[in-house]
This record gives sequence, structure tokens and C-alpha cells, in this order.
Amino acid sequence: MSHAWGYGAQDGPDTWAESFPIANGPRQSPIDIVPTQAQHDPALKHLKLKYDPATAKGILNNGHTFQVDFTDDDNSSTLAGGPVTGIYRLKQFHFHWGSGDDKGSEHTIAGTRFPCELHLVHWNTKYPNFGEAASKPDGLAVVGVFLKIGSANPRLQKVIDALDEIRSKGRQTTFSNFDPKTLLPAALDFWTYEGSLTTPPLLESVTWIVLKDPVSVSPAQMAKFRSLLFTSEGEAPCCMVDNFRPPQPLKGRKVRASFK
Ligand code: B30
Ligand code: ZN
Repeated sequence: MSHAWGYGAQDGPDTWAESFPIANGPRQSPIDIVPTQAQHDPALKHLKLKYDPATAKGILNNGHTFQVDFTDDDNSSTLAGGPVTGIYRLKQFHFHWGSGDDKGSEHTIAGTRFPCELHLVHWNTKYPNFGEAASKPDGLAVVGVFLKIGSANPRLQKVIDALDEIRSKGRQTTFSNFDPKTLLPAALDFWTYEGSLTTPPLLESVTWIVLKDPVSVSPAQMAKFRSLLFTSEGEAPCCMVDNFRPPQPLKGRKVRASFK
């Protein structure tokens, strides 16, 4: 798979609107979440995440991040509750990160940036497949989890150990028997708002569910993320870092909180 867009000066977020005019649309992501501006919504349900480790399938360097893919032909791994109606199936998870610890997340909290952000991508089973869902206003639900520098996170290690095999763009390998719930914090308090994919095609189809509590990652673990390459084998190597889009205008949207 080849992309005309990236995160460099010539093809980065400031240029995406030329090919994807929705980049300036009414519900773009990420955003800066200002907790004092969010409204607690007691009607929000608890998030129900049910993941079957047997649905983990493979891990891929797609040239802008790495993603762990899941089989999504039945409801073995799903999200329900929270802000959404119905059942959403897990498709993949991936990360965004910085070249240093002072940046890397896509969402920010009152201007605070985290070094990394995990995205768990789900699609609404009222549609026939991910591709169809991705163009519908209620098609996708992405759970965002911040990573903060601290002690090594043993639950990340299996993912990190697979990165040696997918250093370059286009490389992939099998990745099985993994429960992504182990990557989440103990408490599932969240903010939610209506947004978009944070990469082209920037489709405005995502119900964002951003968890309040971060999980930890060690400096050595972050270094392994940063040793991945944007580039294919045979190209001049270019480290995969700063693969995040900065916050976009809120344009009157409301952010709701599941907690007080
Ligand atoms: S995010 O969670 O908002 N960062 C996609 C899914 C989630 C997000 C962003 C994008 C997505 O599915 N994009 C379209 C599919 N991609 C995926 C891929 O495998 O590598 C193809 C593409 O862009 O055209 Cu690159
Ligand atoms: Zn993402």
C-alpha cells in the first residue's frame, strides 16, 4: 500500500487539505480536550469491551504507524456501551508517537501532550464491513489511550518484541493470542466527542472515546517504537517518529465526560 501523504514538511498535516478537503471540515480529530469545558453526562453507560485473544491475526508496518489486525468476521471482539448504540467490532489497534517524550499524542489534555497514544479501532455492525462503516457518521468508534513515561509496561512487551520483524514499511508478520484489553488502564473513565479519522482520508465517522487515565511505557520501550522506519527496504531509512496530527478546531462541538 502506498500513500501520497505523510508527516514530513512536504506531505504532512498542513498539506492534507489539498487532497482531502474534509481536513477543514466541521468534526475533525484530534482535539485539545479541556476538562473544565467538558460536561459530565450521567446518561453515558459503562464501556463494555469484550476481546477474544484468538482474534489477533497479524502486525503490519503500513508506513505511517504499525497496526495489529484482528479477524472481524464475527462478534468475538467488540465494544458496546459508553456513548454508542449497538455493537462495534474491533478491526485493529495502532499507535502515534513523538521523536522525544515532549510530544507524540494526537489528543491533548488542556494543552498537555503525551509521548504516545494508542488507538483501538472498531466498526458499527449495523454496516456490512469496516469500509462501508468508515464513511458513515456513526460508523466507527475509536478508543484512545495515552501512554506516559514511567516503568516498563510488561503488557506492551509482546507487541514491542514483534517490531524487529516489521522494521520497514510493508513488512508484516503473524501476531496471535493477544488480548488488547491488557493495554488499557484499570479504570475506564472517558471523554467522548464526534470526530474523524486522524489520517487521510480524514472521514468524519468516528465516535471518539478518550480514556482519562494513561498507562505507562518505559524510555527503552519508546525507543523501540522510534526505531521503526517510515521507509521501505531499499530506500534511505527514515525513522518513524512524530506520526501525529495536531489538535484541530472544536467548531462548537461538545465534549462529554463519563465521570465527575
Ligand atoms: S485513527 O484511529 O483515527 N488514527 C484509519 C483507521 C483509524 C485511524 C485512521 C485511519 C483507517 O482505517 N484508514 C484507512 C485504511 N488505511 C489503513 C492502513 O492500513 O494503512 C488505508 C489508507 O491509509 O488509505 Cu494507511
Ligand atoms: Zn490513530
